[in-house]
Amino acid sequence: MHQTFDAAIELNLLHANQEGADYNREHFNEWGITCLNIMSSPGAGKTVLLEQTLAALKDKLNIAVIEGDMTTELDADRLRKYNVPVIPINTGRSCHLDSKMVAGGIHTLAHQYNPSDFDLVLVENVGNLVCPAEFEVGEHAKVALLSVTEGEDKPLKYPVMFQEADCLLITKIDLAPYLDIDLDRITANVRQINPKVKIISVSAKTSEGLKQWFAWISDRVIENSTKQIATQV
Ligand SMILES: Nc1nc2c(ncn2[C@@H]2O[C@H](COP(=O)(O)OP(=O)(O)OP(=O)(O)O)[C@@H](O)[C@H]2O)c(=O)[nH]1
Ligand SMILES: [Mg+2]
Repeated sequence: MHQTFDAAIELNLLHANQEGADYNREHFNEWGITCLNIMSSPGAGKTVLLEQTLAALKDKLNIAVIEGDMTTELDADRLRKYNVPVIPINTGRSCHLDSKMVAGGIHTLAHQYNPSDFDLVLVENVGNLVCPAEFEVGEHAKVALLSVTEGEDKPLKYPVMFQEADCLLITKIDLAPYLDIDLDRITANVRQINPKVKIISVSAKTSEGLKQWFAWISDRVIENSTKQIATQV
């Protein structure tokens, strides 16, 4: 009985979140913005990747960041150095961003800037390999990071994030030679969970793979704006 009741509550929660995510996406579409939801375990390298991404792309695309963390603005402060709008969201005790929190971030962005001026909103989710994948925030694509230090088995043990991802970045590959890890095994495990996901191996330290990542982002922005224009005609 309790179990049925709990399942019903969870379903309602996810349903309400999904409605909010659809609403956020409608706004992004109206403004011609592509939104990417960046997710991983704590410390897999999301903020370093965003730092590199802003440095490389901020003169080509108008970018804003929604920065989710349980507490502090430490990551937001790191990204503000790139002179792009960074909207911090502290989730308190929650281990993920939800669509309502991101709606608040969008509201702040739209209040302070002309939202139609932006091409890309990057959302850095709270570091967690499970919950963020369950809660859409209105993104057009999900990006998951898995660092080589986490182990080959993680896609099999925490499958939801890997099932949901459109792009999987295997990060910190500069560290692979120092670890007892098989990069091909990571890829095989990811493919077992999600055969179609785009996989890019990167190192923020040596810059290996970053050009491929920047190209993937640019392709998503072009593809999405073409779709948005087509639906407006
Ligand atoms: N060697 C190496 N270290 C990296 C790389 N990318 C990130 N790191 C290091 O990993 C640590 C965590 O990086 P962050 O970018 O803060 O990770 P994060 O995913 O944003 O962490 P949370 O926001 O707390 O979940 C830092 O000490 C980074 O310098 C990489 O490609 N190579
Ligand atoms: Mg971070």
